Amino acid sequence: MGRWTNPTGASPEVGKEQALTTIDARSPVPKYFQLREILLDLIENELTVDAPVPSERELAARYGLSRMTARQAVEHLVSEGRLYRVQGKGTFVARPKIDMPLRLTSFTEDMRARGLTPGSRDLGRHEIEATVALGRELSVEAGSPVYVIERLRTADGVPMALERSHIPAHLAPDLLTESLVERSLYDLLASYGLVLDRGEQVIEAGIADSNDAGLLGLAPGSAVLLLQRHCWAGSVAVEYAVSTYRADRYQLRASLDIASAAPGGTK
Ligand code: 16G
Repeated sequence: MGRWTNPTGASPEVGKEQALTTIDARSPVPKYFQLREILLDLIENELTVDAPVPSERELAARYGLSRMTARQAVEHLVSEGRLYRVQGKGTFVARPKIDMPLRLTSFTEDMRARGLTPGSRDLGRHEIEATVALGRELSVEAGSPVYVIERLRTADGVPMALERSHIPAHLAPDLLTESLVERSLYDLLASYGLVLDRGEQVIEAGIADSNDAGLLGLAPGSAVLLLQRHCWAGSVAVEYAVSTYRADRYQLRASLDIASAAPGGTK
């Protein structure tokens, strides 16, 4: 039986941390935060994606809290992307976020590694003349032809990201005539002998404009992650990509090393 239906009946398992199931009024931990922990346990262990969570009124009654405290806990989880609200319907469990890959991987490869089916919708592809700024990004002269490939990337049919790739035209002359709906851009580049072996990526927080929000299936003004990626094959700059990723579907995870002592520093 679930902890929500029988909160005190959770039998502790050996070696497993026992979940918090009641609010401790004497704890220095704020009550809304304790309720957040209870709800997180429910989200992670009991409920499936898109399942409704109890209403704030039910939560308040069940845990002996004020409606305001229950709302604060739920709002926290909504802003963390763990729950989502549907106007007039209630609050539901959100799909867990995906760790943004911090390796030089293609979207196709990354989605497949997660057991998801990658997809692409062609939003447009054309040739432009590099501006001074774009030329700098791709190490080509201003005025050089550059291909722009804009795609909506999907995972199991769900929009995940918008990617706008810029590639110097002379590196892959027939690129614009190739279909990228089923095919990976990086695979295609490899067929031109452009095997990417180095990349640099900048990630910033942003707000989706109405066009991008519409394509990504987000409300205008939703939070997104803005990425700029430079990729090289040896010493050749191959791709400059400007991408918009859904912040409700991606999170960043980094492993942290101990900072090494400064040279000549004291121990
Ligand atoms: C990644 C890249 C993108 C590249 C794409 C190729 C970012 C943050 N990442 O998503 O630059 O164009 O992979 O994917 O933009 P594909 O080989 O599956 O077409």
